[in-house]
Order: sequence, then structure tokens, then C-alpha cells
Amino acid sequence: MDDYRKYVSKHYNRLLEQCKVRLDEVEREYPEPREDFQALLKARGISRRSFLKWTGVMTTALMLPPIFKPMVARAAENFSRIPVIWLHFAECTGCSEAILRSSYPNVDDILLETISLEYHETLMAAAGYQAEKCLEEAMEHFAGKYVCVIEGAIPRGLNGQYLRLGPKGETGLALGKRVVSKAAMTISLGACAVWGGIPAASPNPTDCVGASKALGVSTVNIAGCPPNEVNFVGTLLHFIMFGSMPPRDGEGRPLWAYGKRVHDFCERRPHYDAGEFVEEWGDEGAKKGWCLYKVGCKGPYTFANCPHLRFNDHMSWPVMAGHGCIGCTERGFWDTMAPYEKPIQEAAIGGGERTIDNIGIILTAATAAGVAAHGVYTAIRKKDKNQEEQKQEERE
Ligand code: FSX
Ligand code: SF4
Ligand code: F3S
Repeated sequence: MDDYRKYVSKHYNRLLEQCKVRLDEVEREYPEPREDFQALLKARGISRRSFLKWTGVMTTALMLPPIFKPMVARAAENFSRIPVIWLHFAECTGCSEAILRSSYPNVDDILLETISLEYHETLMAAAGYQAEKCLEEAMEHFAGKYVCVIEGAIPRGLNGQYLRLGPKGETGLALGKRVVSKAAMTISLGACAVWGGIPAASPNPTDCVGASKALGVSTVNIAGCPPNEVNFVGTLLHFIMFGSMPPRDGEGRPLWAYGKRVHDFCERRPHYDAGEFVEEWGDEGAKKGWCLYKVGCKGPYTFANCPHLRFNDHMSWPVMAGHGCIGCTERGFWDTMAPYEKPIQEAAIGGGERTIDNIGIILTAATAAGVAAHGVYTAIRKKDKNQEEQKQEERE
């Protein structure tokens, strides 16, 4: 055990040294901060104590030990040095709304307010050739240093011609390839940029796909429709501290944010375990805040930290508001998680409520075997499809 402790402590001390070197580099080589962060905190009524508390919470969220708290604070102070080029493709812009709107600013919101947006089509005052010039200048001036944020899916149909942007009518596909080629890191923000989201929903006539697939680059995938701003802030902080993408899961999502299922931290979970379910909207169970599984909650198959972070100034989240999770952080959720107000097994293994116990057993077994729940879901879907095909053959 002692050897293990020594190993862990050596590992983190080495990481801490790397982090200090990186922060020195950021302070030396990146532009001066656009804002005096401490002065801004003071002006917004955030005390030093609250800020320190935030560094503790963020350090834990990033899965780092407390020795990194001063580094997180230093990264926050340098947040506005990082140039960001923000591109919009096929989407509803809900991601920008989710990230930039808040009524009671906390530290995360203040950080986002200071972000050095060199180019953002929906927020910048410039338009047409003037906006194009801003983009070209930022790409040249900050080549190899800027973070490219992509919102929206990229249509590949007709060689990308379903989406043309800017005064020269460049396709989204060509613009995206050009901008990511000089970026230090690319973030796909929101389900659309990650996997295509709603624009890629079946039958997907424009052949929309996520940024990584369309542009052939590795991206940090901040999934969700819309995503949570803290997951975005944490990813940028990690980049400032280590100069790299955070460790990611097989779907490119930061592990610290998407490593657990919604179901694992849901406040209605004790009701799931006790077999207390809302049977239909507005019934006694709904009034008592029971589990929403039978009215379609996909929390058991969805990897995200929504119960922890919540939305709208951290006030609420889908399950708290009374509707089940629709699995918006999962691949192809618009098609794969439907129907939204029915449990999946009803469609998948044709069982209705009687199958809830079976699903419980399947999930428990899956957890024990270390298999991701969505893998089980896919298997159930496949089984269903096979049964359907068999039935069809019998009919024929
Ligand atoms: Fe998609 Fe974002 Fe959903 Fe909307 O940009 S993830 S439709 S919230 O806006 O891309
Ligand atoms: Fe919460 Fe949904 Fe899981 Fe029920 S099924 S405990 S509502 S996440
Ligand atoms: Fe999306 Fe489910 Fe969270 S619907 S916002 S992943 S609770």
C-alpha cells in the first residue's frame, strides 16, 4: 500500500510540475489577459472565500487532488488569454444560449464572460467581409494556439453545399477543415457537433455528421442538447493547465464529466430502488416525485453529470423538473433513445412494466461485468430487431 501511495504521490507531483511549466508558458507566450479577473470577481460581488471554494469544487470535478487548487485558480486568472474561434454549423444555437446566458453570475459564468472570442458568428458585431477578415487575422495571428469551438452538425451531402457561410459562400465543410487545421485543440460543443444530433436524425437528407467525422480530427466532445457550461469551462481550464485535451471516454467525452450515468446520481434513485414509479403523468407518484423510468426516463443508459451540475443557474435539470432524461448526451439520441415517454424495453422487448424487473437484473449484471449500460441497450435493441425479423419471416 505504501508503495502504491508513493507511486500516486510521485505521479501527481510530476503532473503538478508539468502544470506549472505549462502555466508559465501560457503567461509568457499568450496575449495579456483581456480582463483583470480578480477585479471582475470583486465587481460582481464574488468574495475571495467563494472563489477559493469554487477552485476546490472545480479541482475535484476535474478529478485532481487538492494540491492542484492553486493551479486551477491560476488557470482561471489566465482564462481570457486563450483565443477562441467559434464556428456555427447546422444547429439551433441553443448551445451558445446555454453557455452564455445567466441571471446570477457565478465564477463559471464570469469566466465565460471574459472568454477571448476572436470570432463568433452570432455574437460578433462585424458581418460579411469584415467578419471574414477577423477570422483570417485570428487564424494567422494565433495559429497553433487558438481553441476552435464547433457548434452544430456538418452537412456532407452534395459535397457540403447544404451549408454555405460568409461572403464567399464557403461550405461549412471547407471552412471547418480550414479552421481546425491550425487549432491547438478543437471542442465539439453539443450533440449536433459531436454526432450530428437533431440535424442528423433519420432520414438525414443532408448527410449531417459530427465535426470529428466530417473534418477528420480528434475533438473533445462536450455532449448534450444543450451541453452544460461547467463541462465546457472545465475543458478549457484543463487545456490552460496541461496544454492538452482532458482524458476522454470511447466517445471522446471528458471522463471527469461523462464518466457516470445520470441514474447514478439522480435524486429519484431511491424510488427506483424501492420500485416506486410514476405510472402516468400527473398521478400520485408524479406528485410524490417518484422515479420516471416507466414514463420513459433514459437516465440508466445516459452518461452525464446533469444531476450534479443542473441547468438555468444550476437551479434544475430535466428529472428534477418532472420529465425523464431523454439521453441527449448519447450518440444519435434523437433516433436511438425514442420513444421518449415510454421505457425502452416496451419498444425493445415488448414487455411493458412487467419487464422492469428484468431490466433491473440485466443492468445489475451489466454493471457487475463492467459493461456500459448503453451497450446492453444496444443488445436489447438488436435482440428486438432479430425477433422482429424472425416474425416477419414467419409471416412471409
Ligand atoms: Fe444542437 Fe447546439 Fe441541441 Fe441546439 O449549437 S446540441 S440542437 S441545443 O444548439 O447544436
Ligand atoms: Fe432518476 Fe431516471 Fe434513474 Fe429514475 S430512471 S432514478 S428518474 S435517472
Ligand atoms: Fe440531457 Fe438527460 Fe441531462 S436529457 S440534459 S442528459 S438529464
